Amino acid sequence: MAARLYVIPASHPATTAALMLDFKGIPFKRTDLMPVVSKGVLRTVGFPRVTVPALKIEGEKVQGSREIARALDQIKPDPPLFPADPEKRAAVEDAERFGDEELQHPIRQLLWWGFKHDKENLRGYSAGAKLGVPIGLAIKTGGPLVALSARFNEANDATARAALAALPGLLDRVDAYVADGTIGGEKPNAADFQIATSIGLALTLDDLKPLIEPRPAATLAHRIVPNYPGHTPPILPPAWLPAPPAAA
Ligand SMILES: N[C@@H](CCC(=O)N[C@@H](CS)C(=O)NCC(=O)O)C(=O)O
Repeated sequence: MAARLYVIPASHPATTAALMLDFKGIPFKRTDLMPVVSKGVLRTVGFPRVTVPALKIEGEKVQGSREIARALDQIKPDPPLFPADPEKRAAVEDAERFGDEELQHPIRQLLWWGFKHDKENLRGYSAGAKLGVPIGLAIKTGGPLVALSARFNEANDATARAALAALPGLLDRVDAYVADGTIGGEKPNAADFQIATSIGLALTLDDLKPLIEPRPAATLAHRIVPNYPGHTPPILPPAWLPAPPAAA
């Protein structure tokens, strides 16, 4: 089965897609793209939209982490990414939608806020990537790309503060999905892969660690996506950070 996955290094939904391909046992080649440049490349190779993950598989083009989950279940039903029971499937789809539409973006905004303030941090997130230029050069000359990406993602002080204010509520939702068994079960499903990567990426920010580590959400991320690449040392203004959860 010929498969090629287009990613931006350390992108959380792209990591979701890669993990799901691994889970299915589908071998794939990976094309690493630089942010912003990715948009032109994806259009050139014929994808309808400009975001990763984008997957070419069996002659088809599938774009978006949720679309990829469904395509993979069609192409190779075993092991399944969604439960067969309709009620359980609806719960997994709800959690997956939450992960995609509500959880992904605030984490992305905090990351880009961090890169905007110190682009040297990009280095760790690009570890092992084949970008076509040495990473040192990409970082040295990457100021305009970082500025553009931060702008595209609306990563500014106001949105970073809003993301931080929303974070405890978002983490409560993740913990609740773990508590009711929608995610965090013995066999991971599409929502596990969708949510764990956002938490894994968030855990690469030292500022966010104390908010996340005590929670079941962190246990999930460590299990599904250990060794998430990248590290952002403390960078956010401490006054913006919500209080860590009270000890149980
Ligand atoms: N919700 C979509 C989001 C895709 C998305 O926004 N991906 C980002 C990377 S995390 C992207 O491709 N950004 C384009 C860029 O940074 O130039 C999914 O899960 O597939």
